[in-house]
Formats: sequence, structure tokens, C-alpha cells
Amino acid sequence: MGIVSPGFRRRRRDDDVELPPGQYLTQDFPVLSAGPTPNIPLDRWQFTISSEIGQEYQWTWDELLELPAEEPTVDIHCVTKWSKLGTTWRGVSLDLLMEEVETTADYALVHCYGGYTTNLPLEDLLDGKAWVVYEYEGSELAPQHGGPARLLVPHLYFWKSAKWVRGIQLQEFDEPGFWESVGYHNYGDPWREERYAGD
Ligand SMILES: Nc1nc2c(c(=O)[nH]1)N[C@H]1C(S)=C(S)[C@@H](COP(=O)(O)O)O[C@H]1N2
Ligand SMILES: [Mo]
Repeated sequence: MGIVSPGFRRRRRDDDVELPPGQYLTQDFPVLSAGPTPNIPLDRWQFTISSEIGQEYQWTWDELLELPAEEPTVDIHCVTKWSKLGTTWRGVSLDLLMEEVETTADYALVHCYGGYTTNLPLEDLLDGKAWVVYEYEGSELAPQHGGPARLLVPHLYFWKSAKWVRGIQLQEFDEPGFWESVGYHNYGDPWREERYAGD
């Protein structure tokens, strides 16, 4: 009769999981911020999508909360090599926010309270691939993790999931964001290990 320790079972389960190349699993939730955590009073919070012709679409905090929410459960992968599996969030899909927006732009530059930016093709925000989230694991999103609201784009490295998101600027031409302009990969697909420019 064999004895199987819980530790062994846990390890086996983790081994069975397929992670993007070079990633390891963590149960923690590390905080990675390029600057201080901004304080954003909810009565002054706004989310703005601006089109390439300068048209602006705006939501207040109350308006965001009134929109139909989704609860995506997704895996997240940081370029510093940690991955977390099965994280659950609550927020509004970008498909819904983009519904009324008239645009022929191909690119998005995401802006944050505090000044951080990140860029991605507009199509990577659509078709159920991205959300503006305000809850994590059933609680309001903690300030250090991007509260009151952050972008969630789990199919790309987590630096694209902009914390304290303030708006999205739609553009005909691509423009590198904060990390992209100092050597991170412009696109950042974890499954192709696109960590740095040239990968
Ligand atoms: N506004 C803002 N968003 C940001 C960052 C940042 O410095 N500022 N860091 C990015 C990076 S590199 C990562 S890995 C994740 C980290 O999110 P977390 O601190 O919730 O783990 O946020 C991303 N979004
Ligand atoms: Mo990161």
C-alpha cells in the first residue's frame, strides 16, 4: 500500500498545468508598480475613450457600475516570470464600452491615473479579451492592485493590464507605452515569450 502525501499531490497537479515558457506558478499576488499608488476619489473618477478624430466617450464611476458586469476567471502571466491561475475578477467588457464608439483606428494607447501608459492593437481589447475590472476574488480591487479600476488583458503579459486605468486613446498609428518604450516587447504574448524587444 502506497502513501501519497498531500504535498506530492499538489506538486503533481502543478506539474500537469501548462504554463507559458519560462513562467513559474505563484499563489501570492505580487505588487509591481512603476510609481506610487495614486489616490482617486470615486466622485472624480472618470473613464474616457477618445477616438482618432477626437470624439470622447465618458463614464463616471456610477455609470460604470450600472453597466452589465462579467466575472472572468483567467490566468495571468507577469513578464518577471510569475503566473497565477484561475484568478476571478468582476468588471465591464471592452466590447460593451466600445459598442457606441465610432472608429476605424487599429491601435490603442491606454492611459492611467499616475501617468503610466501601455499600447496594444485595438483588436486585442475586443471579442471578450479585455475588461475594466473593479473587483478581485469577490472584494473591491485593492489600491495597490489598481483600484478603483484596472484594465485586464490576460492573454498578454500583465504589464498590459494597466492599473488605475483612466482612459483609452484610439489611434491610427501605434505608439509605445511606458515599458514598451524602454525595451519591453511591443506586443507581449506570453506563449511566444515576447518579453523584450527582439524576442
Ligand atoms: N498604472 C500602472 N499599471 C501597471 C503597472 C504600473 O506600474 N502602473 N505595472 C504593470 C506590471 S509590470 C504588472 S506585472 C502588473 C502588476 O499588477 P499587480 O501589481 O496587481 O500584480 O501591473 C501592470 N500595470
Ligand atoms: Mo510586470
